[in-house]
Amino acid sequence: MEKRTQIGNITVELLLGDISEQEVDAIVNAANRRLAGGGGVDGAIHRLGGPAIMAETRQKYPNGCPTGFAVATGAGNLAAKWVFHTVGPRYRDGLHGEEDALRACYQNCLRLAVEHGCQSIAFPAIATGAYGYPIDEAAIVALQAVRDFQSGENPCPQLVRFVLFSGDDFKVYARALEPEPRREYVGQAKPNTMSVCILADSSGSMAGIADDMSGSLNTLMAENRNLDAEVTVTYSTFSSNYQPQFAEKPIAEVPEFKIVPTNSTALLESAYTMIEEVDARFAALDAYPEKVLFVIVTDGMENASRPQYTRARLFSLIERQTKERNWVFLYFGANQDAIHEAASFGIDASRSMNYCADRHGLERNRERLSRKMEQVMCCQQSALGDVCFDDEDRKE
Ligand code: AR6
Repeated sequence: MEKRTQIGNITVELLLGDISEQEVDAIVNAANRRLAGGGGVDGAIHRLGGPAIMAETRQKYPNGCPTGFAVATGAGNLAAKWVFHTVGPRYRDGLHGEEDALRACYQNCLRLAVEHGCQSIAFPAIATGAYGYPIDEAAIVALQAVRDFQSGENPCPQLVRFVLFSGDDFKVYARALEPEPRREYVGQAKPNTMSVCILADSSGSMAGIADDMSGSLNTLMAENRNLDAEVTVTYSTFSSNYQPQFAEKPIAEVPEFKIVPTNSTALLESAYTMIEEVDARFAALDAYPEKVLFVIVTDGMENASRPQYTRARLFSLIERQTKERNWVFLYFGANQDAIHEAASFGIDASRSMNYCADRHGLERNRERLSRKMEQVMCCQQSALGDVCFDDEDRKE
């Protein structure tokens, strides 16, 4: 079983096989923090490679290697020239930094490949065996790491091979390699129209500010009723799950916004679902809104999405909508580093805002949103990419 595709300048191959037998410049070992050897990939590499690899590892890295990092040794009797030993995260529930650590494994190995002048590198599905990382999520992280690496203008190995140990794992990677399917739109953009999509947190942490939040959204609608354009509004909330409230209502007819705080924060899943829903709706219209302003407001950290809704997946989707559809995403986050959080799923720092979760903070958000609605509506389609929070918006 084999599959090959091109990601930028890199040829990406999927292969059913044994990592230790690969004839490439570098193979990656799924090691542990002590670099002490073990089963699975680690066992296969040391068995076939002979004792020289462990001897060099002990001598050069007596303190082992932290999770997410990678170190290089020679490859003993293997066909490869180098072994990069990286330490994947032990998977607990996906909420303990596992994704960041796994991404770092791939990034650090790709960096080592560049440093060692490797033209080709083979990866196993790091962390998906003894460490229990779900393979479908791991596949997305692995492939996204390659995409990110090559788009960062790094010099790159020409060939990145993923060596999978079972037909099922191969199929999962093959599916993940397909791009997020791009929907074809059947209609045309209707001039002078804008869709405002609002996804608001209604998790338990909103309890103290829910009324102020819904009040500020109601005021926002009232004060923008007379924009010189056809404006429609779609509103969804989220807590432990995604809750659509209303869709594509003309701004003069929107029902009252309500927020009933409860439970946890399934941000990634809800954002993904709402974007897909809106995109699918527009794809089927004869005349779809020319401009889309997509606003996410939250005051808590992601803690409840189902595992298939990874940051990497949301990142790809938001990137696609931003680049290909010109949607403007804005992110408002309280009680967190909103800039860092939004960047992790594809919303640029210039479009994310920390706010204070109190009445004044929400009032400021309303003013900011009002300005952005007007700006999006007034600017040329080709200038939508420049819409961002300016100095005036950044004032407390
Ligand atoms: N070639 C390719 N893939 C393989 C091979 C092989 N020879 N053997 C297993 N896999 P694992 P981890 C697949 O457990 O989860 C070790 O004891 C396997 O099916 O090797 O990062 C280390 O010393 C799975 O999909 O690595 C650590 O203590 C994937 O490779 C710990 O396991 C990774 O499985 C690391 O656990």
